[in-house]
Amino acid sequence: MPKASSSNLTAERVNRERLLRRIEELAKFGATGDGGVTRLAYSEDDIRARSAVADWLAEAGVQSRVDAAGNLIARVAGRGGSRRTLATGSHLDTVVQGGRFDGAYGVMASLEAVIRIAESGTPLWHDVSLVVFSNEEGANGTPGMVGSHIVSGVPVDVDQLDHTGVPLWRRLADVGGDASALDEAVWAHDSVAAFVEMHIEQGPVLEDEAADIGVVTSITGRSNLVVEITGQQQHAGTTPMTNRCDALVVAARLIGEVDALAQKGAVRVATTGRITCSPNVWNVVPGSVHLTVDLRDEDRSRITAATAHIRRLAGDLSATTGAAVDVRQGPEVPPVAMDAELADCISDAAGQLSLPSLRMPSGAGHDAQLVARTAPTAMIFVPSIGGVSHAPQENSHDHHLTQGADVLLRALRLIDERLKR
Ligand code: HGY
Ligand code: MN
Ligand code: MN
Repeated sequence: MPKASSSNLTAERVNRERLLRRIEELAKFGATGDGGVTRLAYSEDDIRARSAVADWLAEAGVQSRVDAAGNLIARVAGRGGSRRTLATGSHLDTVVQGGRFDGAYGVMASLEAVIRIAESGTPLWHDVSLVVFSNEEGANGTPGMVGSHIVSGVPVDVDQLDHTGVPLWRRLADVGGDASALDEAVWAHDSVAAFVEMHIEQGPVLEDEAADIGVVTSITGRSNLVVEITGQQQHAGTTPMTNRCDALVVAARLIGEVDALAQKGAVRVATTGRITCSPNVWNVVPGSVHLTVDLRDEDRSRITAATAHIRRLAGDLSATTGAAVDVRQGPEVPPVAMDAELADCISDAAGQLSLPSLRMPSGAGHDAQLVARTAPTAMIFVPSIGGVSHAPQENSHDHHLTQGADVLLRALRLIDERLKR
């Protein structure tokens, strides 16, 4: 690979063929056959995908390690001897029946940028690290963003059991982590000069605005509620309608009210994404229902108000139906602003590459919103076709994927120069 002299760094690009080829290779781990991927955190497919990334790094002469939080981390030395590093990365795990690009694209673009820097012969002034965060999506009912919570010093309950009855500390061990040494994974204050996460937008804005690059201004706040409804299991044929306490009917009323809350604008979005009904049999009046509510907004006070409204509603439903309606606070992550100076570097990088860019908030949650607690943080988006994500149809155009990686590579160099000290 020719050495990139500082004069022709403006011509520096990622290896586009290698990037696109590796995105497709990565998608084989957990492929669902319909173009999508189910690669749950800590699963065999997740482990194989992480191993592939480690192998690709090793091919480029870059060694990697797994920290106590289960994050895969690689580092390429800079020329300045700085104790601070630039970091870039995302996650490899997906939701159930997810897509090939959520998280994975960011990891592959970051991998490609770090390898290009390593093979260019023109190292950054800072060291540059690739970070593959563990369990961003919250597999099997675990809280999401586990790896980024831990590096940013936010406690995680490793003794909690997931939906399969396995404690989180066991899952961390499965990927090489060590729940007894989590403090070793916490990033020391000021050890990371900047973190940049590359991600598909997962929404329609860039496509609607004909912009190739999104420069993220903020990341949404998010609160998950867990609702348990207990009614009375009874025979579907012999129990009069006046004698019922049907848990699923109570759930239906709650779900309708949660949707109405967002429809009337009390909170940006509200979603009942998970519901289980017991005994879930055609001729039995449901005795109990478990469901989750996902609330999001850029304004934390609106999430708080919506949560209070749902708790009041639960009380009213309980009083009028006789069912027990228990609302428990699940994982929550506050909204966060991205670093303005880093955002300017990203806009400059897009401009130098003659790519139209747009400043925009993120409606999805990301590891970056935890990392922002411990280091200046920024995000770059590329368009999602039709705005579809968290579905097998998730897709992005090749030129957007490769252009985005070029912007990341250029932005890392601009940030490196801007933050030298
Ligand atoms: O839910 C989210 O926004 C992210 O995909 N974990
Ligand atoms: Mn996701
Ligand atoms: Mn993601």
